[in-house]
Amino acid sequence: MNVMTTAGHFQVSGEVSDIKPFGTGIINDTYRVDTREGNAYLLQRVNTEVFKKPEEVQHNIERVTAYLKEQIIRENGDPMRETLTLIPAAGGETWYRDEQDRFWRMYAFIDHTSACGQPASLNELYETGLAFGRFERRLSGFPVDSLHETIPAFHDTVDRVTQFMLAMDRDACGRKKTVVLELVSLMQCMDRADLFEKEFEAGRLPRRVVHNDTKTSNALLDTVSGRAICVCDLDTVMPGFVAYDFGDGIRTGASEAAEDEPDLSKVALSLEKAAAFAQGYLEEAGGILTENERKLLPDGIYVITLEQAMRFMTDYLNGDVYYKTAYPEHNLVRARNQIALLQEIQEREADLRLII
Ligand code: GN1
Ligand code: MG
Repeated sequence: MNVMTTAGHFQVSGEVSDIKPFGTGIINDTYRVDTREGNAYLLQRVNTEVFKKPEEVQHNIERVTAYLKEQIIRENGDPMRETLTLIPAAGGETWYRDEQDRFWRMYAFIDHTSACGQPASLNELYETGLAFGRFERRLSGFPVDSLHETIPAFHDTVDRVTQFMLAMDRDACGRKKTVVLELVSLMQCMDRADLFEKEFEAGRLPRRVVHNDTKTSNALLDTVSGRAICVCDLDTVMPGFVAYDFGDGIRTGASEAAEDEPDLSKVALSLEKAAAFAQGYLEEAGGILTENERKLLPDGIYVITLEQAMRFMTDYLNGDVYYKTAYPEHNLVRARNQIALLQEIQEREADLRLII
């Protein structure tokens, strides 16, 4: 089954004329689909090794986008541009399973938007902060416990530590001996790994509907005005902690290097970019946060970066079974990069607390 035929199983308007790989995701496969009549769509193959119950992912996205559209209309916004629109398959479901049991879905393409890459301007960071903050604010009335957990324990950092320790013990590919220094560095950063789970258990922190994958490339800005339009990649919208969304925006947007940059001398945290993201985020989401949530935002930058460093290292030790990799040491390069960023965050933490 080729991708062209797959596109034909969705209710596209017009005749498909072109399909090309699209985007930078490292879990799903994404294609841009164009029709002769000038309509554009995004076709995605959902990675069912990662999302074991993809129908549940779709149910979450159907409900969240419907809810967002109501909020957007109430705010006199454009419901076709300010959130994603799923395109149904021929049978009416929002997905299609092909004969090889691969799971597909389609969205309308939002024209004249692009995601902010690296290095980004302060205004792009500000707009990206607005986009993610607005997303959380608009979903603050959504019944949080009614969502499926699309990946169990996704941002349970304590569980991520356990998985990392297990990967070290198993040492499935004999790689441990080559990364001893990196493992030692990581072990020295673990002190705060359980901060958010502890605060939650003590009843001091709510779980809200959050995005859970707020890399800056998941916020779409208008290519002409530069204004925040929409948040994409809704696969992991689930109950979670706002500080992780906040932190992941800064981890990806305020680092001067991409997360897989091998030259560690380029890995630096820009306080200006962090402040610009924080300003946008707080302008939108500030009003829904409790005092303790707000106080813990800077810790979110540290803990989510620690979690990401552990996840890349875990995958490297396990033999690259989770993330897509472009070359054999890719996960190790990513892990080293995130360890360097973590050290940067640690050094600049007092300043980060001041500006947030
Ligand atoms: C994955 O596929 P993508 O790029 O949207 C991952 C995120 C990581 C990110 C790191 C479901 O996201 O959690 O932060 O890579 N998504 C999943 O680049 O694991
Ligand atoms: Mg994602």
